[in-house]
Amino acid sequence: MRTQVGIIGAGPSGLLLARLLHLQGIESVIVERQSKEYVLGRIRAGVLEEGMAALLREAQVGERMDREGLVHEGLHLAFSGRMARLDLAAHTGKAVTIYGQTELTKDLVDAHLAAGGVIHYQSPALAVEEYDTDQPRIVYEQNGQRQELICDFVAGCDGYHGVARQSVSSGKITLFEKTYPFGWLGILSDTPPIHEELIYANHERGFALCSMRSPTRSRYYVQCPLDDRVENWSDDAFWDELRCRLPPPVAEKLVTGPRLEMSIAPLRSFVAEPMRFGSLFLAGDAAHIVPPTGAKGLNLAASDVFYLSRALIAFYKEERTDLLDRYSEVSLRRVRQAIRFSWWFTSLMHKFGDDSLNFRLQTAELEYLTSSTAGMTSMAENYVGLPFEPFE
Ligand code: RFL
Ligand code: PHB
Repeated sequence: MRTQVGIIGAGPSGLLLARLLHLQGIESVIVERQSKEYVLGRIRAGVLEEGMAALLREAQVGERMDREGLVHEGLHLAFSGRMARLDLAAHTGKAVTIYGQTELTKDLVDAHLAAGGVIHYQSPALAVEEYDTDQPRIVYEQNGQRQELICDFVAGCDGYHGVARQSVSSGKITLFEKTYPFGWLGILSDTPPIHEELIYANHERGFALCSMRSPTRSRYYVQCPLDDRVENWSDDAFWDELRCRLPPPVAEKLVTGPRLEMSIAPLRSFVAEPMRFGSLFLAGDAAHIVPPTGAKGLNLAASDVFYLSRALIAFYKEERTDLLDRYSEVSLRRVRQAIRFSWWFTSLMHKFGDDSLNFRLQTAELEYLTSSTAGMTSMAENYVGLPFEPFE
């Protein structure tokens, strides 16, 4: 089989790229390891920057997000038994949209399939071959048969555990990684959110986050040990731990209910450099991971796709290769900014062992941050997302 752009992975990166290319008449084929039901059942991100929301509209999948998404102009930092509001709109003129990755993925899949797009589910890619020629191949498996997809370009949108990055010879790629000594235990429940905006809480017992998916569906997280397991947690134990970590007047308002989902995610900062190897381009989690504290992972996937789609469109429409040549450098500049912000925010909010000096220093920094216009502006600018670089 042959196509113009072979895409590995039907997560947000792969689907958004396929959609943007399709709208410009560029053909792609997506191979996805999992089933459609599995991909659409994953509970992940929830906060979209304005740049990402604009890109979804450009991909003509913004309608439901604009109707059902919750626009948040602020967030709250809870510490020392109190809450301070960070007014995103006042400091940046921008807001974020709360709209689940699960819904967004569904919108992308529906639109792509309705437009005749090709997605092969349950078809794991095994390797990318000949990526340093102009006829790279995706070798994949379908119904137990080995298949080959010959392409002009391959987009590795297959997440952290994917094969695209692993297909690159080790001398050509450099990996930078930092793991954190804790994870996030998350719960999803059909209960009204504790507050109309997100609350990020620093507490002596560890970090907690109150988020949401809709006015009737909540998403909460508590920091947990890396070796913790979901089986160790009853719903009641989760709600008790969350309550403990919030300022008492807020904790009182918590409405609890049975879990729809509970999972543990490890925290990691990771980046692969460069993001282009001949005809193979990495995008999204395949190239970089951030701890979820800054809500940047999905948004970075979107900024990679912004640059990559423009580069591929310039190639097919104008025979230009200059944007393809700049893709890695330009994407990585924004990625490093987000890695830095996510690392900083993670360090500020989480409990690191029994280091009580660290806890006091965190409190001092939170006091400074929330009383300084400069501090608040810097945090707000990063949280709403740094602008995309001009790329044309
Ligand atoms: P994905 O979503 O991992 O999709 C990759 C796809 O590739 C498939 N795949 C393969 N397909 C074929 N052959 C193979 N060999 C394959 N190997 C893998 C996989 O099955 C999958 O379908 O990567 P993508 O598209 O780059 O998207 C990235 C985002 O999913 C990720 O960055 C975010 O979810 C991160 N994240 C958050 N990001 C935000 O911007 N805001 C948030 O609020 C936010 N919250 C979160 C998060 C991630 C979390 N977890 C679980 C890590 C909260 C959590 C808890
Ligand atoms: C979420 O709603 O899942 C979420 C929100 C904010 C974050 C991370 C995750 O920083």
